[in-house]
Amino acid sequence: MSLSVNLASRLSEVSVKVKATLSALIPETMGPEQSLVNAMRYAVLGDGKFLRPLLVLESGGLFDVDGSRLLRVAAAIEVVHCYSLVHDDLPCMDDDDLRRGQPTVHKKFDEATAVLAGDALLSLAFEILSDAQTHFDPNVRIQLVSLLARIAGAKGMVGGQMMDMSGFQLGNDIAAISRMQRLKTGGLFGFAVESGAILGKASEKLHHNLNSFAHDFGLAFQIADDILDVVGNVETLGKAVGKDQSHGKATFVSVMGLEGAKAHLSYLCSQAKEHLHVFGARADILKALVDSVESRTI
Ligand code: GRG
Repeated sequence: MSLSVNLASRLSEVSVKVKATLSALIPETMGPEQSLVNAMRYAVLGDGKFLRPLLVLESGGLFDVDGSRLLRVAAAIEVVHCYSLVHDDLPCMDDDDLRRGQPTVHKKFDEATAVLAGDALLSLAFEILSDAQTHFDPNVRIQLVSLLARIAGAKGMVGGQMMDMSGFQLGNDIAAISRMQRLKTGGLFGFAVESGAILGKASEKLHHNLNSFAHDFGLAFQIADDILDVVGNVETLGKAVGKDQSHGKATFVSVMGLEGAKAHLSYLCSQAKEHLHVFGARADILKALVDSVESRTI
């Protein structure tokens, strides 16, 4: 099954706009830091899917938030996502040569440059969010900065990565695997959706709906990724497959079996869409995104 026409065109529109924003935020330079900047641009301007930026723009769109503000937040989250990919691909972590169908940053440049480019991207995210162009109200800016700091740090993405890397014994405990994945990958999806609600000063009830949506969507995305690691191929995914099994990692598929994981994915996707019901047709792109995760066409 292919992506719905509306979702595909929205994603391509988002990718053009976010790439232009990122390119302006990381301008080319001839100075001594040229190769660092080239590596940062290489990391963020490749053929990613721009799912997290899409979530920011769609979530903010539910509250009629100004598009230029949303684009800055979308750029901030994308640079954090790309930093995590650059560091995750390093030899000391997942040791991958291919990302988005292209050589990983440490292969294209070198390891030191890849480490530094990742570091600089993370700092850039906070620079973007704390700038008054992102929002005139400093309270809104501090909420965004503090939320991103929390989900990116030791109690979020880095903590989840540590659990994953250290062979932390997850066993067959689905709750433990879900928690690790929520920390490692779910947090950024949560931030993406929540940031639209923060910028839009959403009511507590709508915040709650969006948080619940992000929770189910994030887990569904991870389960779909686990399934693709088993049934996908390197040509269509642009990255290595079969790594989870060869590393003996506990995943939703290894614990629930392929059919069990598909059934759980389907359950989470229907719950995710249920949380969006309150927004009616305004959330149609978000619902289409959930469908494409369920059919693993994204
Ligand atoms: C190294 C601090 C640090 C953290 C790493 C998020 C993470 C933690 C590593 C990413 C590695 C990975 C494969 C995570 C699973 C989630 C996933 C499939 C991420 C890729 O996201 P996509 O598909 O990527 O949105 P694109 O390339 O489309 O942007």
